[in-house]
Amino acid sequence: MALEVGIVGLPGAGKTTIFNALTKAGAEVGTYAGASGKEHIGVAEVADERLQQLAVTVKAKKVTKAAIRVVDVPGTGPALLGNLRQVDAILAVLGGFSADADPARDLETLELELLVADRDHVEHRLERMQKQAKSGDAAVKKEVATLERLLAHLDEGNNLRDWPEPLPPELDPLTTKTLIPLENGPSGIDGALELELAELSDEEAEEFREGKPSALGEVVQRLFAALDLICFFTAGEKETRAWTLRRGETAIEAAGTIHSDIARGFIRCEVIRWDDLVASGSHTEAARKGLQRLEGKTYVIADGDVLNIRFNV
Ligand SMILES: Nc1nc2c(ncn2[C@@H]2O[C@H](COP(=O)(O)OP(=O)(O)OP(=O)(O)O)[C@@H](O)[C@H]2O)c(=O)[nH]1
Ligand SMILES: [Mg+2]
Repeated sequence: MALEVGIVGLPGAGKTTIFNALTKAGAEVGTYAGASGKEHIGVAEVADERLQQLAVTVKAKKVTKAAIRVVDVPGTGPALLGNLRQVDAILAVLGGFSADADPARDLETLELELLVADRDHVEHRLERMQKQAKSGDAAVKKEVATLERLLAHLDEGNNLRDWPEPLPPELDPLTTKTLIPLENGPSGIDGALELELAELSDEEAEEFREGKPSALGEVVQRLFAALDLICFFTAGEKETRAWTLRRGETAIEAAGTIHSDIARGFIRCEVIRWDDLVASGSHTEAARKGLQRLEGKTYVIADGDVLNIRFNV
């Protein structure tokens, strides 16, 4: 499953502008859509120089970058923020382009809104579990007791991050997710400028930037660092493709990222370092030089590994 990030921000902070710059989706901005607006979903591609080199090496007909799903939620409020419970990370867009901008204050406000949404969510789940507990299920009763203490903990002014015990597994809180603050304006990521650049070709935009990283590149970098992500590749003639994985994940999890059937039928996987493959010129030559290893399900994937997973269906 692709990595997913949600964008939050106060009204008019530039969420949709940043969303468009990341995904080139061309959603309508500046409508102050607020809570009545539509949720936007798009895909941001992860630029990776290694991918292109691999594609040339294996003469790939199709090249597919790793992708990050991006969700732009219109406005705040518990119900809307609730749409973000499944995302891997949250981008907090802070308006920094107007004369009275105060990104630090906006970040505090946003964090408070996320906390209020979580408190609401805990309370609703508690009510639901209390009804279910009447059937006498021991696990449900235990969760009710935990949720009661958790709600008291929050109402004392604490947050979920300082809760000392494991949280109920299906709670999916917002405030324990990785939060990446992103100032939208000349001193941060300039959304208005990025949007203009997004309409140019890659080469033209590159020229315009004079070597400075693109907003997308910077956001992706911060995301990779915050979530401790790595890239691995599949390099075939039909398609050469980059994928993301969390550091420490194994071959079976890499297989699952590609397709659940491949994970289910996993037999073993051939691994070559991307630069070994590029230097060798082909899979065959890399194998001949002894640069290809055979690994099992528990092999921990390294950043830059090229995988060929053998599986049966
Ligand atoms: N000057 C300047 N204007 C910006 C920038 N980013 C956004 N704007 C303008 O601010 C207005 C709001 O931008 P949006 O991207 O729609 O903001 P939003 O957070 O999605 O707004 P809502 O969804 O309505 O809450 C638009 O008129 C944008 O053109 C920026 O970096 N600089
Ligand atoms: Mg918007």
